[in-house]
Amino acid sequence: MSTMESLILQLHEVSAVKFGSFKLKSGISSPIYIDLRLIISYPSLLRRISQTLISFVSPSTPFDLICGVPYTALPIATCVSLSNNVPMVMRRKEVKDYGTAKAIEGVFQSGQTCLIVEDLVTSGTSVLETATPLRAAGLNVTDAVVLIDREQGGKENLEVNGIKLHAIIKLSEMVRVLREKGKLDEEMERIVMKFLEENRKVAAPAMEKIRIKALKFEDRAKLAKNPTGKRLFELMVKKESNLCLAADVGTAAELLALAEKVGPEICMLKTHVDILPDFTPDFGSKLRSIADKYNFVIFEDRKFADIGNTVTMQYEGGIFHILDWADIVNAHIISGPGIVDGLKLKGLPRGRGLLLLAEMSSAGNFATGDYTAAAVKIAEEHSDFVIGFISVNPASWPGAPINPAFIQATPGVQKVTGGDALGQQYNTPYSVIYDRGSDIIIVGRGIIKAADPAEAAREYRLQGWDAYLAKCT
Ligand code: S5P
Repeated sequence: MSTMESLILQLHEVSAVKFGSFKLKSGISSPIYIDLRLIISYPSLLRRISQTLISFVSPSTPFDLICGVPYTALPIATCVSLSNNVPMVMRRKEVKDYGTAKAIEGVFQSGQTCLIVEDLVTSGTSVLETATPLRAAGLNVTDAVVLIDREQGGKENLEVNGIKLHAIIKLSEMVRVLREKGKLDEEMERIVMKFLEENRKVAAPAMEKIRIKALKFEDRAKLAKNPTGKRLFELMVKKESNLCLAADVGTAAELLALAEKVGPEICMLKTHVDILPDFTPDFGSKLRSIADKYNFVIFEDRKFADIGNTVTMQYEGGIFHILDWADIVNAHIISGPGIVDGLKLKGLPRGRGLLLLAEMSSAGNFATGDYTAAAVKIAEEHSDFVIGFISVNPASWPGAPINPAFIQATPGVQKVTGGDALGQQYNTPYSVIYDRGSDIIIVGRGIIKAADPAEAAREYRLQGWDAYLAKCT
């Protein structure tokens, strides 16, 4: 008899699997009932289950931590932790609103990989409810191991959300083994198989529908590895602003005057220094002194795109000397990870940060799918220098929410949706921050073209910040 068969028989023996007529939580009547809560009464069975579970995850699936889905799988995860010497974390079902208010208990570091342990999967919803806060805390969740798969769409639903399900026992297999061993008659086998067939594919809610409180900027500041990224999170909290002004005005003089006016409202000011006809070498120091006065960071939207060696020169040299005055620059990843190495060489020693263009706001752009995923991968490999992304809909990325150490900044924002005549597309502050999972709204013409730019900036700041607060509650 195979180990699998004997495990199935043992589960049947302790009545963890029963046949008859049972009313399920969902209200439907089922001819089969599985209750794995009672396995804690049989220590040798519990040990056996945990050993089988872990042996099922191939060595090509490395993980640093494990997390059981509360509550039934908690003792199983504990056994796996003890026998394999793997640290465990625990997800709180109810997040305390006092004390440390942590959703995840235990010691871990952002970027570590966590394996989810579950007893029974139906639609996959419970696994997703555990994966979401783990991911929100900065952990990678790519695999889940389960004792029994009811084969009702769980595997597919998890796959869509970037989680591979490793199932030890499939329910149909279990029924077949029990029938073979004479534990149920032909009639019951037929009824159960018919039931399974009819109840296949219970759709799990999409990941974003299971709304989990977003992590606050002050907590994310602690996860940020880059000093500018950390500072940006902190000053956003202090100023209650997640507004970046895209200061695309005609002259340097106008830009500096505008910076003085909107300075109190913004966390970041974005420049296109190459559009200023009156640029002088002291532009940088003038803007810096305004930035220091109002506590915002300067982001030169240079969109570097060349090979590593060239961008080092473009960053540091030329007329603009961007490296001297811009806290943050951005880059396309079209040329590969070498561009990040090049910029990092110059920027990191100065404590500067880099945003990668993972998506773009303009119609018909090519920064989608695998391209976006590649930007995330490069960012993870350079999280000491890359502080986040230019993005449009990060909530829709595979594996979202992604590492919260990264800041998402989104252009194409106005109070009403729409666009311009040259392909720009606009979303509202609320939809960008709340629905699309971004952190910072980048607003240009919505403020610059307003009759009173300072007042418009204030309104955008309040809308952006309210949407952020709504996400955190
Ligand atoms: O995909 C992008 C990336 C950027 S950085 N789409 C964008 O519009 N931007 C920049 O955001 C663009 O260069 C401009 O400075 C700003 C948007 O300005 P607005 O006037 O359309 O709000």
